Amino acid sequence: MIKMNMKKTVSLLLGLGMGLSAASAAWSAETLEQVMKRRGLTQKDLLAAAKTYTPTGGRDEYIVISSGGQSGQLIVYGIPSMRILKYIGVFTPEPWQGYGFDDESKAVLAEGRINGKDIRYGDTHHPAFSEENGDYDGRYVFINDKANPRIAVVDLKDFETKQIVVNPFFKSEHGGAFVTPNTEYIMEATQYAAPFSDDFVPLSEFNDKYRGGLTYWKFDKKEGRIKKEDSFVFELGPYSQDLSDAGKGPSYGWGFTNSFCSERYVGGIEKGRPPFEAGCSQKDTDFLHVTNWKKAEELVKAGKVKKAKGMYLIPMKQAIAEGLLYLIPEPKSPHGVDVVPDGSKIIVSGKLDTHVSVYSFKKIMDAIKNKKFAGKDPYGVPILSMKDTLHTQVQLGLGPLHTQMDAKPCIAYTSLYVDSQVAKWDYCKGKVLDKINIHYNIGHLMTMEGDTVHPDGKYLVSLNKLAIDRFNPVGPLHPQNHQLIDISGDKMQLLYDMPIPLGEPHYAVAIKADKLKPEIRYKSGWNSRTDSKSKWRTRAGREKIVRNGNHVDVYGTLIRSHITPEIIEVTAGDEVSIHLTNLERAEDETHGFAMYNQNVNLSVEPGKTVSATFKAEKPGVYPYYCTEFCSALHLEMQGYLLVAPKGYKATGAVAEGQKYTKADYEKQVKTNLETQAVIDSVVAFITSHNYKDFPPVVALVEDATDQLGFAEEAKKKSEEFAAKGDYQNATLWAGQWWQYQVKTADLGLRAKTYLEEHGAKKVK
Ligand code: RUQ
Ligand code: CUA
Repeated sequence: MIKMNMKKTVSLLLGLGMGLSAASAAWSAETLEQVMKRRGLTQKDLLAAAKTYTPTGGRDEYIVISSGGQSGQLIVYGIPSMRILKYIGVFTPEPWQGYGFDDESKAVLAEGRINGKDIRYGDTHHPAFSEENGDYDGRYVFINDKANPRIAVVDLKDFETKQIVVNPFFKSEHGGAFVTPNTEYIMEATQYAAPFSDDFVPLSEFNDKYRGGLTYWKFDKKEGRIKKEDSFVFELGPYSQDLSDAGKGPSYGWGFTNSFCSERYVGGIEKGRPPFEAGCSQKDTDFLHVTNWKKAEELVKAGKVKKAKGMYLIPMKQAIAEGLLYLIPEPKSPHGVDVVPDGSKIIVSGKLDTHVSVYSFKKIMDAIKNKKFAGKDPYGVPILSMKDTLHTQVQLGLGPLHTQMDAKPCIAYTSLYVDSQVAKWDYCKGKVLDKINIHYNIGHLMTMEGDTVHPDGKYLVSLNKLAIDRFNPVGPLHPQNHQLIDISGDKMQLLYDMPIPLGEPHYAVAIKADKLKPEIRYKSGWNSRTDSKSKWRTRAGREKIVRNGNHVDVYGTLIRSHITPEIIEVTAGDEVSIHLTNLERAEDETHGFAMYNQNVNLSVEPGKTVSATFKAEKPGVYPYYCTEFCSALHLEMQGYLLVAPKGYKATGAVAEGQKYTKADYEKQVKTNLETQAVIDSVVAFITSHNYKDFPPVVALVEDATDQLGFAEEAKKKSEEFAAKGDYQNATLWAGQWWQYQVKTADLGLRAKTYLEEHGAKKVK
């Protein structure tokens, strides 16, 4: 077996460059025309394919973060390729990332507990990138949970969830997460009104005791965490507040939140009353809420706002008296509210109205300044008239929902849910320019950096609510359908259908890929969830097992291809904490750790330290192993947890398997010396080229040098045992020496291939 691996390595090392030409000859047997005919493709299809196809190693221009709907996760994919890159565990445990399995991430999920209850999912709707001066800065992404009002913070340094905050007042929300232009605050508005207290309040007291609200969560960009204690909440009427958007430019300092069911209808179909849907859509208009967060912040800082449940609460009375809150009628059952890039207008779409309404921020301010109110709502909140504040209304089609902006001024795209179309229109002139059919029933839509002050245009993604017949059937539950549309020309062109098999993604945001600079590895011994050195970190050679009463701490390490310790002995009833540090520095050398029957499953990326704590209740044998195919000897990356019955006396004895002789030792050494010759030839190739001009190769060479250093240590051990005539251990250590050589060769080969594929030049 070992011999075969060796042969394979050598032949790989020496035989490179062969086979490629033979393969391309085989492929060229079929012409482009023939393939088109065979697959029934048109010229238009080919053009669409050429606009999305990304050859191997290619990169996308934009990175999308999409909500994962009720999966409670986020989805990361690229545009234009539509290749999915990652799911990020946020409100839901996610085993691949060890999220919700290691102690560190369990602590993050525990922040999301409500009234002492673990909530193991989230209904995620609206991701939002952090912003600086109204542009994405590529640092954080926020996501809301509609079902259990919470906001999570994901750091784009490592695409990991760092924090979850629970809204202590709300019982339902929808209008989050939307950020103010410098990420001063993250907006989160209620959906279904409920008492702000946790008490029982009968529905007969709905008008007086049930409330809506709008939270402005304070975000500390430097620390990358939400500061609950500096955040404030607007108390609002019990209307079903919906989406929000923050003002920018001239409207900076203000926020806009719409609502439906301003009828304050409470349903009761089982009591013979008409259902919610009838009672919540009777009036012709609902309310757009206009809030002045800048002034609210000043009041908070001046100590004029009282605290409740650990944050500031602005009662409606105070908001009215201070001029922080106004209402404007908006057409029936609105859904999206979107501020245009220059901040001068606010676009609202009504699900039950064929129009979109464009409000003028200037007109809103004039009406407020002149105290030109059309009346008050039942709570005394001043209402501005629609007539005084509208810029224009445009008839777009059936069921307009959400609007996104183009790079070209005044151009916007609005989703038409009922028509299953996207409408391109001019919000300055109030004119429809183009429409395209989508499949089917579009909810949100998204253009590139489409909610910033500098939208990029180029592409649009239609986030469809139904896929119906678009994909191969996989049972009654269908995947979602994200459709990529080219919007660079006058006419929109449909390019690609991407099935998303993970919850219903409501909204997504796309950022220029070059704004993201994620890390390759953590600093050694890093707790990624708290962004600090882990107190459980361990260095090579310092691994240990420490007992403290009934608690056993295992300080272990992971590196190709072994787990240290390989044997852990405890007694039934002990609580065991296994702390593992990945010692790798190489890119993509993640190790996993799974253990039989203990629900232990970890992902340990280079540099990271993670822990798993469990009770070793039952005496028995519990094998553990690495779950990532990290190296040729990955399967051998294993160990045993031995849980002995109470009172068992350990002898420390281990059974010996195969016996080795001097001849075995010499044979292994001969192999190793041959391998070294191969390594030397690869090293000669690399160093005779300008490899230092290629950072990925420099990293590979660094790693290879490490591995060779380990090989040297193992070699020394084998020679020491051989000198003592202990050929058993000498042979085994010589085998270990060879393992490190194979890893070195593997890295060297990767570097050599890279240099050849990237046209490295000979330097000597
Ligand atoms: S959404 S139903 Cu149209 Cu943003 Cu959540
Ligand atoms: Cu580490 Cu497999």
